[in-house]
Amino acid sequence: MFIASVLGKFTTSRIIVYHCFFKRKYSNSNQIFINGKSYEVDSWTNVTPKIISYIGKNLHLQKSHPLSLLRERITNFFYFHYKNNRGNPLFSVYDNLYPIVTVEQNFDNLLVPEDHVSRNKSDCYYLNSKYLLRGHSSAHENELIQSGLDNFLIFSDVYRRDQIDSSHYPVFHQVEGVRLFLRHELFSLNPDAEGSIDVFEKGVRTETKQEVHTYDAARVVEYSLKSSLTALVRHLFGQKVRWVDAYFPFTHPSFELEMKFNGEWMELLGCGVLEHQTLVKAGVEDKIGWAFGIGLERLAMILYNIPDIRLFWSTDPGFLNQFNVSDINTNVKYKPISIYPPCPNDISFWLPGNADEFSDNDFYDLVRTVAGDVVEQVNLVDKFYHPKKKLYSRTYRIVYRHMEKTLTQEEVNKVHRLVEEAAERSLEVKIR
Ligand code: FA5
Ligand code: MG
Repeated sequence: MFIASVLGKFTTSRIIVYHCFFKRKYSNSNQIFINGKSYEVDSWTNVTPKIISYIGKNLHLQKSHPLSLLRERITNFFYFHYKNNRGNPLFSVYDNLYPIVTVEQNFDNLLVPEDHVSRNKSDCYYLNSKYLLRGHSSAHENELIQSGLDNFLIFSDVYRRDQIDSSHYPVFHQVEGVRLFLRHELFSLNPDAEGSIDVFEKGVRTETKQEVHTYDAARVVEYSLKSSLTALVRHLFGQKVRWVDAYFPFTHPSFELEMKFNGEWMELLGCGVLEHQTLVKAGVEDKIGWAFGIGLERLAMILYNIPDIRLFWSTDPGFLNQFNVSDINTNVKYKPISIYPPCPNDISFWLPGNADEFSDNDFYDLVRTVAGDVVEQVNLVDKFYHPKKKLYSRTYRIVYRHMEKTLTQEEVNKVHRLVEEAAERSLEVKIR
């Protein structure tokens, strides 16, 4: 069965099976073909045909799609609030950059250490050891800064192997914003201070600044960043937010912004003052600036009251027609067509070997590929070691719930059995 071959990617023999699938469908010899370009398959290849099928869907460009409405609203906010001295928009917008990037673009240019977990095969979709589907829109910062841009927005689809629940999906969308300042631009509101305040120094790194930046410059950039983002969120929602300290290899200091959704704080975005070294890598030595990356689905879920991230992929007119509005600023409140009951089913198995060779994300990917969007959540509910059998056990609870109809237990059983079979075949586990 092809599902098993698509997902089998751990031993050499299974890599061959995996190659065979691509051979039949996407490739000849050991190549994957995407949009007329070929990529050599190697031991890093872990992208699945299901994930490849999302390339080019560009929900953020589809007329009347909630993500597209949000793109227009965010763009308008930046066009209106930030103008150059001729009265033209300061920010330029890129919304159709190609999603296949190099390891250099996604990580190296952003100073992500060689051994950082975000580079792992268990976290990304690799075409091979050189290319992957971008894991964040920050992958394009370097090339755009290098091309001479100081103020830009990037809207893009991004791909990540991640947990499964109502606010995580392996393909989602981000908007990235970057703003760079020369010294006179940074202190332009206070021309008297311009002579006496510096941007750069040879100092020490503290919690609030980098070694190359002065305290004053770092504070002004942090203030500019936070006030831009709070103004945007206030413009869209007028709701309470909170700032949390964060870490990203390419910004310092770094922050996350959270907002209440269904009574819980939900992370909306990551941001920070760009590490000077990322600018130097892009050929810019005399500027300081900020960057942010917002999850568009998360923003849209709060804005339009969309309860589940899978709905963005719905082609049901019952969903899409609700966003077919003549004014993009209309505050649509999504009305669920109906609420259908969840069907939780557990799956328990023995692992084939050592527990640390098994990645939860491999199992999540398998469930996604086999069962698709009828899966609402997968949670690890139990794990233990059996000393007599010398085996490790895992139990996951898979919550099945259709977005548009009630699932019968019989239908769920069928899909659940497929998941069990695929897990045995391609993850080499033994169902208990
Ligand atoms: C990043 O991706 C950074 N590139 C953001 C950034 C840009 C930081 C520029 C500094 C400067 P993070 O992994 O936290 O960070 O993702 C950013 C946002 O994307 C999250 O806050 C969340 O809103 C959204 N997001 C992350 N993972 C998922 C997912 N699986 N499904 C849906 N949305 C997600
Ligand atoms: Mg985050």
